[in-house]
Amino acid sequence: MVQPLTAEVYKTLIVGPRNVGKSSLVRRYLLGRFETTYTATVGADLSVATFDFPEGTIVLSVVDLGGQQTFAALRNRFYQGAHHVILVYDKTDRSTFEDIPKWYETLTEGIRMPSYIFLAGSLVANKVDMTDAFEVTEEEGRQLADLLSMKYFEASAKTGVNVAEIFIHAASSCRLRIKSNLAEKSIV
Ligand SMILES: Nc1nc2c(ncn2[C@@H]2O[C@H](COP(=O)(O)OP(=O)(O)OP(=O)(O)O)[C@@H](O)[C@H]2O)c(=O)[nH]1
Ligand SMILES: [Mg+2]
Repeated sequence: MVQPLTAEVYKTLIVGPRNVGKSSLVRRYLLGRFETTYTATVGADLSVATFDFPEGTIVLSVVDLGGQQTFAALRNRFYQGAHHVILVYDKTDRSTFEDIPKWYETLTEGIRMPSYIFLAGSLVANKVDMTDAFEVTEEEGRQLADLLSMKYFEASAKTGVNVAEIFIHAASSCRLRIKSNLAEKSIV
């Protein structure tokens, strides 16, 4: 007998100030490579990652949004319906860390989730390979992640450290949050 083809499909956004390494993290994860030259993302880049978990396949649509101020209105159009957010700052540029609460606020306004689903996300301190240039400590990053109820990662698109973990967490937390929210709802 032919098995029906089923996959759960979720949407994650990767957002944060310009030049922090969002596209580089996606490129590292999906293509396994790193580019030193900076090419700003104009608007949004869309890609897809698939995960084969023992419970079934998850398809994660990854929306990589350009961080430049000029794209603010355009970004907003991609927020709605997201299940997960990867918020990125640059550990070697303090201003990008200080901007994160503002990004978070804009996101929560823009993502109009159904009432039974709440937003899952992670906070990523990128460029941890540049050990001589850190402007934000791990403790500060963890504190902010706790405050926003997000999981904290220290990563490098250059070396690849923790990059797979970010995307695997995105896929698995989408599933877990949605399953547990639906279960809670059915009990009521
Ligand atoms: N050393 C180091 N450089 C990085 C890392 N990640 C990104 N970069 C560099 O940082 C610059 C910006 O990277 P992008 O991935 O284009 O940044 P972005 O956040 O997508 O920028 P926008 O699209 O403008 O929002 C590039 O020159 C990258 O090579 C990293 O982990 N380590
Ligand atoms: Mg980009």
